[in-house]
Amino acid sequence: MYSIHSPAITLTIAGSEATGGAGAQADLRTFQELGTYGTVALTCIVAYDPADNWNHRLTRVEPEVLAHQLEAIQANFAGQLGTVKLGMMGSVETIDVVANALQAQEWQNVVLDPVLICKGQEPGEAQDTDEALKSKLLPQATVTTPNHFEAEQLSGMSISNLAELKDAARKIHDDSGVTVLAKGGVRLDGPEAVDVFYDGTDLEVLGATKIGNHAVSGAGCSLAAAVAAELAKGRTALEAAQRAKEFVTRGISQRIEAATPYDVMWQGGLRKQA
Ligand code: PXL
Repeated sequence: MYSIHSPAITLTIAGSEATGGAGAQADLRTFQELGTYGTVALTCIVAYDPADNWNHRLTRVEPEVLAHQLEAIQANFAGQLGTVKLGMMGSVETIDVVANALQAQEWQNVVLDPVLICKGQEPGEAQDTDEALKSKLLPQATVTTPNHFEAEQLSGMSISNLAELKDAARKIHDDSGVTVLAKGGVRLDGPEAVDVFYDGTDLEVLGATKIGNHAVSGAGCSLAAAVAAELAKGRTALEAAQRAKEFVTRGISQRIEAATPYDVMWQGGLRKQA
């Protein structure tokens, strides 16, 4: 009745981005592509406004409703669920619910994508949410995947080259104890999109030739979800980071055009051509 090789169970606690490019939709697609069984607890719903420059319209899911989703998932997969990816939270109350759910069981892997702002949002809009993320979720994470802006915020340093990205990764690790995959993406000059991995011992630079000079929607969510999936399958953090980078690079090279100001990555980029 049951398969001996049943897939690893992975959970994303994230927001819905209705067009499907980012958030829970990108996470679930990533989990599926990488062979894990994906579940989702929704924190908020984002609907871009095409009549207002694609600005984010954000509806928060009631904290109690999020708590119920987590209760169902954690009870259903008790003893099997060891990996969670944390995406957009949207409010301090949401972060409190998530912090409690993290404490309610043992985890092997807690991958925190510290979503401070989304493309198109104003930085610093939600200072209290950012602070709660730092104080309540980061200490419970095993891996975090800040982008350029988030790495600056978490480290308190400004980052304009690879050496500074390395320093920031070290600082974030030293402050939190968490393994860091800091993403330079297209924000740093040079022909390569470089990310820095640091786990307190190994510092590795992961590079891939840039594909265009514009950030692509869903890349950050998919990278963190891919790290989570690979960890759930038993890879080391460095292997997971390398595989996730490949997954995203291939996905960006097969990006999907859309009416939004940015294209969106395709999570099927590693598939062999039919
Ligand atoms: O890319 C960050 C992100 C994460 N989660 C949700 C989003 C966005 C950006 O739009 O909408 C739900």
